[in-house]
Amino acid sequence: MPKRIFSGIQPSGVLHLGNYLGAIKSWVALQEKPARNASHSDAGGYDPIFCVVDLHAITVHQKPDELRQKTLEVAKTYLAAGIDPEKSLIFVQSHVPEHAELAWILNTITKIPELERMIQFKDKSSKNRQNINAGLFSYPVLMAADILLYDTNLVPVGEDQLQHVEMARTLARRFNSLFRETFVVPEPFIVKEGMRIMGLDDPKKKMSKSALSEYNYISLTDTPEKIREKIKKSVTDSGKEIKYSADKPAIKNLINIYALLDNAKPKEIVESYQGKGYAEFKKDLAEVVVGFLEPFQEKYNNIEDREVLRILEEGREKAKKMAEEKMEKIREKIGLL
Ligand code: ATP
Ligand code: LTN
Repeated sequence: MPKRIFSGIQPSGVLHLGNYLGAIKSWVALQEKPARNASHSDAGGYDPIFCVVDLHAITVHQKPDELRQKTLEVAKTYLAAGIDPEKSLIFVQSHVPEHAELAWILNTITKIPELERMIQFKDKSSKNRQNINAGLFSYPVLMAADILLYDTNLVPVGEDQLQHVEMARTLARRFNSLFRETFVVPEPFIVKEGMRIMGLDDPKKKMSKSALSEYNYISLTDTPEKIREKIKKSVTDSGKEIKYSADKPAIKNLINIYALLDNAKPKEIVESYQGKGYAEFKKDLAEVVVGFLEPFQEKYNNIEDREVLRILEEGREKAKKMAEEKMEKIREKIGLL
């Protein structure tokens, strides 16, 4: 049996290098790698599904026209980054209403204290005091529904999503013990160096689309001039050396970005900058980022909206069929007539 992979990104802002290095890059690698060569081995290969999770995005207010536009942009980003619709299924969450239906059912077996412990909820509600809505609170339950609906084995995400994947595992086990074996218990899949790309303006906080300052992140659509400026302005640690250590979080973060984009090891980068200073390192890093983003942007700009819509429509049909079959079994298990 192939291993099912499921992941998603919210169309809630411009995607940044953290989203790419923490999530999308590993999606592309998993899509290309036959499972027998991967660390989570399975002779049957991988069967990936990548979703644009618009119902999650609306837990924070979105302007309708912008949401439509961003949904299309996120799907286009998947394609330009190398997700191949011949190998992976791409679709929009709200196109398959079973996600919301399963989320409702899972809500009835989720305990309020479990949701109160969620770091993302605490973080988002402190940033958004005027709109702490019930959707934001039960956000992890909808995410569990996304994952469990497709019998997912592996969930490739950044480190910040581990707690949510754990919630999905808890709900799968709980449902299985209440209503007999129904769901696969999924596992997270994390890339070590990319798991947490930090803000360029503050290496203690993760790079985030909802950051207040644009100097926090490098957007995948930033121009070469903007990228050079942002990297030049990024905060550095005290000292001058290019060192990879926990007590130099800013430079460690920049080395991680360099290493991941250059397919090198942090150690190799450190060695090649022996005796050189931050300025030279940053200058080179900016060129590595520009060198990566230029071809990405060219691809992105050449994909027509019409083509994206066609791919999403195909994805909708395939996902809907899987979701309908699974939902039939779930309704039966819990006794819906
Ligand atoms: P927001 O800041 O609005 O919460 P976000 O930038 O965290 O958004 P998400 O849509 O929540 O983006 O995340 C999409 C994927 O990117 C998830 O798998 C998440 O773990 C990953 N990701 C997001 N930010 C980072 C980061 N700084 N480093 C590594 N991975 C990240
Ligand atoms: N909660 C995730 C996005 C997300 C997701 C998912 C990721 C929604 N559903 C299913 C993996 C699997 C986030 O905020 N990054």
